[in-house]
Amino acid sequence: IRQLQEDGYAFEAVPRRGYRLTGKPDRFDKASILAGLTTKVMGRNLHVLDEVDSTQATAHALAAQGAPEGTLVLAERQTAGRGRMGRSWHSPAGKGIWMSLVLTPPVPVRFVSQLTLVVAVAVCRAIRRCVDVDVGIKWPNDLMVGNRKVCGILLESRAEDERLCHVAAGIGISVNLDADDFPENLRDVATSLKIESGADVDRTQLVCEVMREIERLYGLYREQGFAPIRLLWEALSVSLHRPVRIRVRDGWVEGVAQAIDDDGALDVRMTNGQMRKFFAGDVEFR
Ligand code: BT5
Repeated sequence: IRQLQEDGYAFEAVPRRGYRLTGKPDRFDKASILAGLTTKVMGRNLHVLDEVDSTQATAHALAAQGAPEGTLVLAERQTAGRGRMGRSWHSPAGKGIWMSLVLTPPVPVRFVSQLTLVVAVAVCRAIRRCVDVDVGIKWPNDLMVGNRKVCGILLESRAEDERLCHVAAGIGISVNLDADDFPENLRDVATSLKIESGADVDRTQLVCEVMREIERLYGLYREQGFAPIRLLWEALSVSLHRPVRIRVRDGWVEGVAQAIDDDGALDVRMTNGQMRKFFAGDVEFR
């Protein structure tokens, strides 16, 4: 029974008769996802895995072997899901969307920070369309409901000299996790779409919607550059005009976030009145 419970089956004890099955695991089905996609490219070359160390590693390996743009690696469970700067991403079975998308944008490596914002806007819009939650973007790569994180985005690029070979866009959405699916240390900082909306969310529908939004906004970005994305980003941002604390190499600095610039960097007015730009770092609300 315990093994089946770990696999996502639910049971109810029945006096004198043992156990009754009350719930089956929610599993991705490749054919259903392909049937739900409305895209031309994104997600069309689809790999659905039961368990993997990190979908990022798989996506990089596939891209290195020549997998086309839009290749999507989706896993029920990750044993070594990763965040930025060596942090880990909690990825239990059957409850989340843990996926990596291969992109091959014809831009120099330094534009990858803009691409992070393209993906963040797309995922945020997709979630808002599928689920009744007030989700917003915390610069650069977190999607938040209130002060809790519901989704993280990780773009990793592989380049030769200044030429970008490919990008693995990692997207982790905590969809149907209950409070006790999070380890103790994440309960105050993380949440799920189910916890926030009070209902189970259709993961397949959300994957398809994310692919649709990424295809649209990535197309817009390639045709018109970052300007339209920046407007959409600002509309969904929860980081602007708020006091922030930013982790830098030698400690913390404080200020008020004013805008993002054309490179996707955050303009912050520091407490001494000076403006500073941040390209990477950890923003915290004060
Ligand atoms: C991120 O890193 O937010 C990027 C996370 C990307 C995860 C996806 S899943 C598919 C793909 N394959 C991978 O191996 N990774 C990508 P960072 O900004 O460093 O944030 C990490 C922090 O988020 C952790 O230290 C926790 O505080 C929090 N966190 C971890 N797991 C979480 C979860 N399931 N839901 C919400 N927050 C979580």
